[in-house]
Amino acid sequence: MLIRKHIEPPSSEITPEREYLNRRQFLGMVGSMGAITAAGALTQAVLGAVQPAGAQQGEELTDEEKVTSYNNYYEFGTDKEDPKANSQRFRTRPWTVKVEGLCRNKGDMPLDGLLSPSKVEDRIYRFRCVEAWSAVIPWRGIPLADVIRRADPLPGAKFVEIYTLLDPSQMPGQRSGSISWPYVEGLRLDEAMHPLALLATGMYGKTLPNQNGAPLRLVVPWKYGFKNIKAIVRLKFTDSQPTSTWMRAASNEYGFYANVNPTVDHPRWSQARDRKLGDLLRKPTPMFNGYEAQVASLYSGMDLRRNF
Ligand SMILES: Nc1nc2c(c(=O)[nH]1)N[C@H]1C(S)=C(S)[C@@H](COP(=O)(O)O)O[C@H]1N2
Ligand SMILES: [Mo]
Repeated sequence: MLIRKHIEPPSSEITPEREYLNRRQFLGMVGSMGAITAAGALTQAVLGAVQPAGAQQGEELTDEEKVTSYNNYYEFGTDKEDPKANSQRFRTRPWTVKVEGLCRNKGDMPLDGLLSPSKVEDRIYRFRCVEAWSAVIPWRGIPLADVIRRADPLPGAKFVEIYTLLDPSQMPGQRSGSISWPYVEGLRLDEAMHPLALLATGMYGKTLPNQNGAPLRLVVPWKYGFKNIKAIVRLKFTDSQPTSTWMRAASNEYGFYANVNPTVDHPRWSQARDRKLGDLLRKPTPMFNGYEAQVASLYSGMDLRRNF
């Protein structure tokens, strides 16, 4: 069965970029990207297409049970078991995503309309939370770049700001002020256009569970988990760098970029190693979570210690 193939691959099958970045997609990207994206990202996409996306030996898919029952999703509580317990009746349909700001195609998009022009893809990515736990997860979704291209950003658009639903009636965590609501994240536009950036609608060959961010969540595998915003309802193109929820909560601990970097420690713990859910031991965390060959050019010339 086609879906099974994506559920239990050997570790050697962690999606190499050449598999998903096929020639047709690539040509489409070249055609529409030029106006708004740095040449660096394009070059890297070409280079990345000839080598695996940082696959490491001995990496197997994390148990689905673990990934769907050990979650960070403060809208549903701050303990790891809270999101699953408290999100089961969350309504993911009907769902509308507002596209706004510095773009030509603004509007309220029903989720199906937002997704349907794109081909749904399965991709296996490493996931690394800033808390030093990690997982290997088979996602299903569409490239964020597709949605951005269809929004048709204006030349002045430099960032995309991304918002989670605000609905305290459904999200009990939003009734208290542990962090500011709604949860907000953001990417530089060239990061958002990178072919690794995914808008996920599913995992493990199924629809996304509510606790993992249904019906639509971001997956940027070279960044810490908190960038991977859940239950997305709004994409806003801006000319200035968004302030994300975690920057607002603790700007000395969480920066805008949040690129996985084993050489820059969190003020309260080391980022050199991480423990895969289900494992006992910690292993070294690779630079950019293993996606260095694909994404490093996005940050060339930047001080990654300052821009953490
Ligand atoms: N809206 C929203 N998105 C969120 C969070 C959150 O609290 N609220 N937590 C983030 C953090 S810290 C992590 S590690 C991942 C966890 O994703 P998972 O539960 O699917 O593993 O979601 C991220 N996205
Ligand atoms: Mo996280």
